[in-house]
Amino acid sequence: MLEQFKELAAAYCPESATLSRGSTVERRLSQLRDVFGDPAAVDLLLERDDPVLYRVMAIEPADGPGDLHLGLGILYPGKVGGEYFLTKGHLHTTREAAEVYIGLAGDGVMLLEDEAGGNVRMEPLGSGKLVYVPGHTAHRTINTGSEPLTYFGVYPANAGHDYGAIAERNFTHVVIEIDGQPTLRKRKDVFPNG
Ligand code: PAN
Ligand code: ZN
Repeated sequence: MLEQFKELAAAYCPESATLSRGSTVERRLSQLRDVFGDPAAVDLLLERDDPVLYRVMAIEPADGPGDLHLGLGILYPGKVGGEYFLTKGHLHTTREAAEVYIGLAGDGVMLLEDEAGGNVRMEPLGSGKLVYVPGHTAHRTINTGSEPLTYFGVYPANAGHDYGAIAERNFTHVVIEIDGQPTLRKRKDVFPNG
């Protein structure tokens, strides 16, 4: 972990919010078509372009017990079908694994929803903001601003990502702009067919 952290610290460029080495995962709009409440609006946009919505850069840990994983996320600004650009969202495969998000730049929120869907909340994530994601909590990042939203995510290296549960039922709530403010609403009230 110490070696990994040293590598990460050396590779991190705060000006561009990138790592000069390590792995990168890139997600495009077409890969999130069914995550948005209005897939028809996504299809319309896709006729012109398939933009990258976000990237996650990481230097992989040794994966031993007690190690931490550090990922650097960059989520671009934009909207489709009334929703802000967002990440797929997931639960950790090891359900009890928690995570800390450290906001570096931009403006956004995190949508947190416990596994049963009963406790839903939206927490600000942006420059200088910290968000604690407890275990058993699905989490999604949303860019509500006009600049890229960048953040570190720190979590146990053995947490794993379970996208399946979210792909099946999605989050029960969405964040949309009302009177210029990011606002939490029940999905079925905003997208009765979504
Ligand atoms: C983050 C996420 C990152 C991308 O590093 O992986 O924000 O979101 P998705 O993984 O949902 O596409 C994290 O929470 N890791 O556990
Ligand atoms: Zn996570």
